[in-house]
Amino acid sequence: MKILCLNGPNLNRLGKREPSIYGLETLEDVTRSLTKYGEASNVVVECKQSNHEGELIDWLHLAEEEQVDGVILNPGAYTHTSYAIRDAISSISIPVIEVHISNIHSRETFRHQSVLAAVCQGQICGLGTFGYTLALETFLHRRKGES
Ligand code: CA2
Repeated sequence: MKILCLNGPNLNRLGKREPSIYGLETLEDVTRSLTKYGEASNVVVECKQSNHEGELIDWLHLAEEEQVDGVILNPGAYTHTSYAIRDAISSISIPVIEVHISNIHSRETFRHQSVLAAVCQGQICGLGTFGYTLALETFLHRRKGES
């Protein structure tokens, strides 16, 4: 099983600023723990981060070609604005789980709406970086259901 974890703009700043919102873990910490969690379950987890919309879109397309089984996506602020990422998710047949570290519904009004949620399998938000593990756990749970 292959899972891709994509992080969008500014998430490379995780653990460096705004710890009251995003916690103290860095993106490298998140990557390390997801990779380790995957290894223990015989799952390859590849983690990538980009500050560029087009690059995130290219990686979603590539995931389809590479027969990735699931995508964990924290689109950053593109969550609230990017119809292009929405179309990219719709254009692939891989299940995508949207993850947010913070509770977007308890923050500024512009964060309350996700233009991506409707084309994702589900959304996890407000549970800190543990949300990434929960998304991975969801894919593992589904795999078990298949066998
Ligand atoms: O809660 C989340 O995971 C978000 O996707 C994070 C985005 C934000 O625009 C979304 O509304 C919710 C922002 C990521 C910025 O990350 C930072 C990390 C540390 C310091 C500053 C920004």
